[in-house]
Amino acid sequence: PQPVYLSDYQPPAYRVTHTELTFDLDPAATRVKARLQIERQASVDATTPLQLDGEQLTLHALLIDGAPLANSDYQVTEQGLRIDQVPASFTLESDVELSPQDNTALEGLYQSNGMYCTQCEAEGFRRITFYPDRPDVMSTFKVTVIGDRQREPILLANGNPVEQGELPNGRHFATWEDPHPKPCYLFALVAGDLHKVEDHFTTQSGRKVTLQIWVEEENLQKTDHAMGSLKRAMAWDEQAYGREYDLDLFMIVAVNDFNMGAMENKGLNIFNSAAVLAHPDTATDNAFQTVEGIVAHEYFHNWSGNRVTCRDWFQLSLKEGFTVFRDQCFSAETNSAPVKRIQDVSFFRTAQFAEDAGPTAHPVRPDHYIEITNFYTLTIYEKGAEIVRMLCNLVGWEAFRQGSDQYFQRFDGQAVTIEDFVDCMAEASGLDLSQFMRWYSQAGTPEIDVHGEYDYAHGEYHLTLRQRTPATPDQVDKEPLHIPIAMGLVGTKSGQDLTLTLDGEKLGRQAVIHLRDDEQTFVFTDVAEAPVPSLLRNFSAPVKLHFPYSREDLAFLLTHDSDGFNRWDAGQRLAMLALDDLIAAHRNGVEKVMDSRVVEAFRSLLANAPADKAVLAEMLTLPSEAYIAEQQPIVDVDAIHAAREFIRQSLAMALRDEFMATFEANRSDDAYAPIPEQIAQRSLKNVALAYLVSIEDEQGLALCEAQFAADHNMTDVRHALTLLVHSDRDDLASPALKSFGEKWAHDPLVMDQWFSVQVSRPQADVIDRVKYLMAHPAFSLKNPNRVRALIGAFAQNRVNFHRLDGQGYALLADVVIELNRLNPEIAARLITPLTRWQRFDETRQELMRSQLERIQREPLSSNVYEVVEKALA
Ligand code: B3K
Ligand code: ZN
Repeated sequence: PQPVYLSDYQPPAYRVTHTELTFDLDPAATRVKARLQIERQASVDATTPLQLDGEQLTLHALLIDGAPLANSDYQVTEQGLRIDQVPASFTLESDVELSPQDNTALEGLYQSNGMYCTQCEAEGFRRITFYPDRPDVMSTFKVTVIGDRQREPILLANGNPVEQGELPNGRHFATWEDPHPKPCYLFALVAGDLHKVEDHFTTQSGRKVTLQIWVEEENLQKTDHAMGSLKRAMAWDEQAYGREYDLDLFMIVAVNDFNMGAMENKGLNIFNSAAVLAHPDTATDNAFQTVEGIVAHEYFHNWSGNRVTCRDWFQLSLKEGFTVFRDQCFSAETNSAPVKRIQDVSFFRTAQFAEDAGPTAHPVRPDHYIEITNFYTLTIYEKGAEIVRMLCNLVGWEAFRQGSDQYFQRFDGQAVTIEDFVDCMAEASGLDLSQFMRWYSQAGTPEIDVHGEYDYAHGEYHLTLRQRTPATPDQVDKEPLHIPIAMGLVGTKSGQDLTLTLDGEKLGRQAVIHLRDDEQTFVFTDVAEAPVPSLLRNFSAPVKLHFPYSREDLAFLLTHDSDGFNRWDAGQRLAMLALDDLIAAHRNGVEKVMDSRVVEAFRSLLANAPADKAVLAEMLTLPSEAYIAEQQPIVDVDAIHAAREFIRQSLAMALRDEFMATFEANRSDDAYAPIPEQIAQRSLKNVALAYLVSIEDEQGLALCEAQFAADHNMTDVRHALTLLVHSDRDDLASPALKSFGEKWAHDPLVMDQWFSVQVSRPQADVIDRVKYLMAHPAFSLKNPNRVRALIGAFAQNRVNFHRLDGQGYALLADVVIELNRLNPEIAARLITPLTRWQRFDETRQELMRSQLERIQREPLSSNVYEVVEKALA
């Protein structure tokens, strides 16, 4: 497989102004008739051939302006169709055949539980018909779907319904028209035995929009939350960005087999059922929040993605980074803002930092790829969102909103680039963002070493910052970035933020300093008392910041920092220092000793609890094993696990009564609602319970069993189940697992939780359990949710996946090899943990590499090929 380069971009030679499609659905032989109005671009030579993409299609007929083409007039290859001579403007008709039932890759038109659905982003449309499958070709669409009246009573496509009727032989049809020109990756079709929930939203200009959520009948009770989320998102986009919905109908469909979370097809969003269905009995608080976030994300794409789209796939972060930033802000406003930020950053620093430090590291705007599907990454999405967040903070909300208005107005109906977006922000703010643009082209996580010194004699604080970005594949030399660092100086006497004076200018109690050079020193004057610096407040830039804080400094910031995010981060840093000692002790076979400063910090948190219980729950949560691993030069999975368990149990023993009191104070029998106050209370209660169970406290275990048995809501039930299953008390875990499995055997999304809970436990029997569960009737390798729940969750199980006998790696490789044939997109994603082999000891490196090499010897899809090549390069 050959890479595609950004520098090779050429505008399309031919554009499609209008597209008419007729689908005659059949599981094994669907016929697709296309009628395309095509025009040659004025600047293009008349001898330029027409090239259309097309894969796995059987061509039955091809006509230009009504006249059939002879076989010698065109060539069909594995990649597409080429016609050497075409008029400047013409109608191309084609008739192709394809087999949805055999489509296990879940790209293009496929079947899920008997229903037909599509996934076209990025390059799935070429598996539906011959077409210029690239985002800068935008066309209006008219689509007719013909199906069986019994099996497919509901026939959906983008836009507005214009006609429907009966046909002979028990068939019927529906015709849809989408007036907004769109790239073909936004095309969608759904047909099946679906049931709807309907609601309405009136836009700010008074347009009444019908909202429909289409699901299988048994899921009708699980749509309320998605519908509420959709209405909140629609209102938010009007109020925050002045963006109104632009059709009379907005539809969401839930599909069981789906590679990603959801897809923003114009007017017809298709969702993984896991990202839309939610009911208190079956979904956790977390799942409720995920549904809200994804519903909003896809809705927001209607402007940031659909009305204004990407010129080419290198610009993917143009729509994804911006839209993630938008959904993060929405969720922050509807839930607890500090907790949302803490959770996002915590995930980012664990997973994106790891990606940025590994062999698949790439810039937010990559300059080449083999398989674009491999680039739907944390870097494109989450780092892209961090860049947009920095932009917003740099220019200020008002200019950002002006720039955004300008962007939507100027480029409406166009396919554009990241420069177009940033230019609007530069214009609106008058700022020079040229250095800032490097964030898009430079891969790797910048590291900043900070040195601070208080000069008593002059009342000055000197802050010296040095930045460097480590080399990444294909990018050895790095330029300095423009890094905005939000900060304060917290007076050690007053415990307050001191007023900041820099270069004679009073900046207030919090300021943003701009690091642009390799090294810069900032001198703050009129600093009346010795401060502790609070740096990178609210994670103002996606960097690793090193400052030699003492444990006393961190304990001080933990209670005094005015920035909620940094208070949490001080706690994490404090725990990390203690963990480092314990990891070293474990490695050296020395007795582990608990750092009393951590105990006292936690004690004071529990005694003087912050008002936001969700924040407290986060503060009481130790860094994950994955995050701790990220901080180590060489990952020692066993030492990390042992150290974290030690600290957890030491805290539980020292603060047993406090945790018990916290648990008791936060129990509630109120009817479940996924609202912030309740979520906060549940999370705090459940954190306390986890500590109690970690030391097998008899009363704690009894409370845990009771919480499971009470069956009040899935958040509490699943948490209790997890604690029991992850404890050594199999006598309690086995009956709980059994009853849960029997009760929910009919609900695949709940069974996914049942799978995940079991394979993430630390006990050594897990590998056998994974193998056993792979044969369970509720499991299927063909369903991405099942694969993620069982195999994906197992690969996150640090101690068991990284077993020294290599069985964990071999199991993953077996699955990747099989999935490579069935679903290359999912197969390629699943390899990720193996690609991180450089981070481990030599024995594990060897074992991981040998599994990668075993995969490499297979005939590979381009997806898996690209990842394995990079991992072994
Ligand atoms: N835009 C889709 C991505 C689907 C790509 C799958 N290969 C989901 C989203 O970001 O909203
Ligand atoms: Zn998106």
